[in-house]
Amino acid sequence: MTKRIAIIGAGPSGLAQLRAFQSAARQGAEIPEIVCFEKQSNWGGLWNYTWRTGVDENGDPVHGSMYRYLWSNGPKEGLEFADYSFEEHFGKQIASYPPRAVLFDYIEGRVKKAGVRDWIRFRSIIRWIDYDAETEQFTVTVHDAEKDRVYKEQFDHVICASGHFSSPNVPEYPGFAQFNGRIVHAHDFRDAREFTGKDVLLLGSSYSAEDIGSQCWKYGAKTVTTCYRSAPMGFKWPDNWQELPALERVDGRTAHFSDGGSKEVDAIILCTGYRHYFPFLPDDLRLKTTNRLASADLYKGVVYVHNPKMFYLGMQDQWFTFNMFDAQAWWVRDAILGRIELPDDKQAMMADVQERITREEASDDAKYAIQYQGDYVKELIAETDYPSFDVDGACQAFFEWKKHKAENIMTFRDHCYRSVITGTMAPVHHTPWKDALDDSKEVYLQN
Ligand code: FAD
Ligand code: NA0
Repeated sequence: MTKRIAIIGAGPSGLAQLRAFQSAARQGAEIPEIVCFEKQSNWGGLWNYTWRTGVDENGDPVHGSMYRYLWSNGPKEGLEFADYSFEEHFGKQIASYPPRAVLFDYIEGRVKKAGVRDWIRFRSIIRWIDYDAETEQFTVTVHDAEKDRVYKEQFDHVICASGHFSSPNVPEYPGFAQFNGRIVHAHDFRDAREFTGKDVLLLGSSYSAEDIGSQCWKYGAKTVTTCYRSAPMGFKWPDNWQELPALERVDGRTAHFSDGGSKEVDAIILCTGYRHYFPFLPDDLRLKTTNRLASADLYKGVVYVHNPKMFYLGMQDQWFTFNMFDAQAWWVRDAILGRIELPDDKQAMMADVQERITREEASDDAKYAIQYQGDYVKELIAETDYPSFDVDGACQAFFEWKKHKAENIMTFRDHCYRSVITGTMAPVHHTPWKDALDDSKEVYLQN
């Protein structure tokens, strides 16, 4: 009987998996029956923008964490698909930091070309998954929101690609309950214009704090204050932006910090990260990891060591994204097709996990981390037929990006880099990022 594979999620990771199987089929391989379950009504995962916050049209938590005016935070040259270049998609080379709508279009272009939409059941929410060791089958419980019907199906493998930047980590500080303004997590931030003319406080010192703060600054916030728990971001901020140590409490509208300083603020945005959250998985299948490069319990970063019939995609912290998801998806495909053999004992898989953890922990330098993940991508693609590409060249683009951010956090997106897929240099964008208030696809592509 043909094997059946369930993929959870049609974001970039799940779509990479569909493309991987379709590519094998096109080359004549016999592939299993693939069913991809997606809770939203369209593909693209986080890149499928929604105005909604809180619950979605079905009463489920909104998946989306992306906001209007989001531009890629890293150069597109670091994430380009090796089998589908930006030039193939747009018919020309484009600038290096595309806005969300442009990247969505690119992601969609490849899977439209592959013709895999029929493999996806939209508005289909995975509610629960069980594994029966005797039959070696997974029972997947699905809620078809369209027909409002819950049903079960059996699968030989489950590939979880449900993302891990959706369920927010929401701390509480003394005085929050009495604060006379808006307190919102980055997950629910949508339009920076809401904060025009306001004094905004952002908690956190990572990408969300940096970028949401930058958005608020770009769209006219009166002042931006960021505060850090461990270490400052340390960029050279504009005059109306200050970076302070940890928040201790708020009193009315006054925020008090650990250095004794205080600031009157209108709104607080919690840029305090996300949790790996799989409410549809029992203990024996559920990945429990922090946001790191060497995820816990994943052999080769994808095989769940406690049940190697279950795979996870994209669960790492991410320097590399789309091309890393591809590398993982091609590898998982080949493991399922029997082209790659998995160790038959758990000890060997755990040793692989431990080796990755030890190597990650050898340095906390960002350059080291970028190269570490680049080496991981290289390791996986060397074992499949995913088109080889200059991963070190992509690392170089990331190194340049770090340098440009250190030089000027408000102009780094005006730089351009060379594609490692086509060798073409990206053009300079027609408008500096800070002045480009209309970032629609049409306007962006007017290069
Ligand atoms: P997701 O994109 O999260 O997709 C997961 C999919 O699974 C979703 O479609 C969801 O609806 C579905 N799903 C979840 N649960 C269920 C369920 N129970 N049943 C059915 N379906 C389910 N990366 C970059 O490369 N560049 C960037 O500029 C960038 N910006 C980012 C900005 C923000 C604010 C965030 C949060 C992340 C950003 N990322 C960026 C990283 C992002 O993680 C990846 O680009 C990418 O979206 C990850 O793809 P994914 O498929 O693993 O997960
Ligand atoms: P992210 O910034 O949302 O990026 C996710 C931050 O939260 C850390 O600074 C952490 O501090 C802090 N924090 C956690 N709990 C806290 C608490 N109780 N009090 C105060 N601070 C707290 O999350 P993280 O995990 O990186 O940082 C959490 C992903 O979203 C990234 O991968 C990024 O690529 C993506 N993203 C991209 C963009 C763009 O592309 C924009 C936003 C996000 P500490 O002390 O633990 O260091 C434009």
